[in-house]
Amino acid sequence: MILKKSEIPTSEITPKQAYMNRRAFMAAAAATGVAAIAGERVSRMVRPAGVEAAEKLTVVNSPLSTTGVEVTPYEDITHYNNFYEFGVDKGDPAKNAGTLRTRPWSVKVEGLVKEPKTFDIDTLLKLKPMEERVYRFRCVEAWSMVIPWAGYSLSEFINACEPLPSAKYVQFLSLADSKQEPEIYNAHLNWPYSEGLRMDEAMHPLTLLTFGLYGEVLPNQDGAPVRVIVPWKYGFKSAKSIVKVKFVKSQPSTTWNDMAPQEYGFYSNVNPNVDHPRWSQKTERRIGFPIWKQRQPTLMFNGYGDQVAQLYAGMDLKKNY
Ligand SMILES: Nc1nc2c(c(=O)[nH]1)N[C@H]1C(S)=C(S)[C@@H](COP(=O)(O)O)O[C@H]1N2
Ligand SMILES: [Mo]
Repeated sequence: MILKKSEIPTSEITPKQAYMNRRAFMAAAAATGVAAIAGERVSRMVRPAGVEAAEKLTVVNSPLSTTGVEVTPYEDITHYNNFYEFGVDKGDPAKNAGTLRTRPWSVKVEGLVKEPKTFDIDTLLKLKPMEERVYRFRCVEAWSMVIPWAGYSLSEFINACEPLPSAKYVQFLSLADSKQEPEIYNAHLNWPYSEGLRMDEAMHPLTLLTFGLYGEVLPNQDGAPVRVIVPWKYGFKSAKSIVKVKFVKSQPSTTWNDMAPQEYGFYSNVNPNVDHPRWSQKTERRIGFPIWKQRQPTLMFNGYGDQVAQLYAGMDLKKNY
């Protein structure tokens, strides 16, 4: 059984854990200079007894981090997931993703590039300094979280891939291995999970190649060892556990768009003015907060409009949902 933080008896929080958390706080504060936020986070990093901390990452503060937002507890970020390769219920990935092996791991790059390449995950981890970026994260199902991700701009990786000028889109393909992901065929999706971005969206500085959260490597259920986060789009644009990146000329087919094109468009920018066919998009429920703090208005482009709206100038966002 997974205990909510509020349900953990204080006697189960050992002094050692308290000490380790205090240490993590000092290190994070020193590295990022954001003592106030880090202090907030530390109280949320306390794990139930017996739950080991994941490997730490060295992160630097990022000017692209969203400020003035309360971060979602670690427990919720790691126990309320969409990762259909590990089951369709929100609690399934935390239960089932232990079978994912994240080493050895490599990402193949192919398509319209100078030459095909393969990046080992440990090379990718060191390609650029790891930044902590707090981003709002919103699912099309009308729930949301605020997550301190760790990574660097996807553009840094794309530059290392040396795409040709003819590349107009980039496609991300996730691992599809029924041995490591035994639940995969219980969800009737086209595997491997595929997502795509237009090249200018992929090159936008907010788009994050993501390796961690809360200053630690990604837990398997959150898409270890590497995923993408596109903060102004719905969560499903953020492919997890990526094994292949393909540069292509035309719009790639994507898993959710193939499955239900009337519900999941290719662009999928967060848009409170376009209702999902089955529900309103006007508000969202922020997971992990007291009930009176949960209901929030949904913001256009998830609140990142100042930075990204110009990417869609002249496009009809009702048609290109
Ligand atoms: N490979 C893969 N990537 C995926 C998904 C998935 O099922 N498989 N679900 C998507 C959806 S719908 C969402 S909302 C986010 C959820 O990310 P989180 O569980 O880390 O919050 O991952 C996205 N990426
Ligand atoms: Mo989602």
